[in-house]
Amino acid sequence: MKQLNANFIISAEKLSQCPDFPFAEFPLLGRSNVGKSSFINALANNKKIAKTSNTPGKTRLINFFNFSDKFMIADLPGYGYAKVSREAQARWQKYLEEYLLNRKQIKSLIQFIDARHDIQKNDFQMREWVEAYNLPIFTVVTKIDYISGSKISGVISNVKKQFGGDVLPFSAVNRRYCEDVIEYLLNLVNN
Ligand SMILES: Nc1nc2c(ncn2[C@@H]2O[C@H](COP(=O)(O)OP(=O)(O)O)[C@@H](O)[C@H]2O)c(=O)[nH]1
Ligand SMILES: [Mg+2]
Repeated sequence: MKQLNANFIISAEKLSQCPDFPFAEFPLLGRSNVGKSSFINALANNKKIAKTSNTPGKTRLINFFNFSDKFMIADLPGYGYAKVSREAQARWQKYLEEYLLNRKQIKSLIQFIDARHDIQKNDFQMREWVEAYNLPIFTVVTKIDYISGSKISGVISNVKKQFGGDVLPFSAVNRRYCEDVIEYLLNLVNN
């Protein structure tokens, strides 16, 4: 199994604070609690590298992780968590758009969907925004460990039907999906 070494680099609030690394970058998009930080920990095989929780924090920062100088993963705050002031939310929205639209290193966005639930309205809204700007994106359907084996391919094709593009199954508690995801990412990096 291919194992990459991952290091936390820095937290940035906006584009001008993003680290000056040349590596291909993959920002993670998804609702709070969908499993973005767990995805990073699973790929890194290190449960402590990215903070996971059931109670999302209020800080709106982009957290950068370097995977063996091959690519960077940028953990973004989840959408759908509105316990901050309207003003703070508007400011973060502006910073996030500035980052997603201007960061040269971005290779592809990764949107996260919870295998147990229907795709939500804010997931579709995020997707429409991404497609309006023609940004490259693929989907990870995570928490797939909750789905019985015979139903997994149906869940994946259902997401594919609604979103299009590539759709990969994932589970942070089952290492067998990590290898495929790492291979998929390295393939994007090298093309
Ligand atoms: N069973 C299972 N639980 C998961 C998985 N990924 C994340 N979780 C749990 O879901 C919760 C939220 O995960 P987290 O990574 O913090 O989500 P984030 O807000 O998107 O970063 C935590 O309690 C995780 O342990 C998964 O693949 N399978
Ligand atoms: Mg998180």
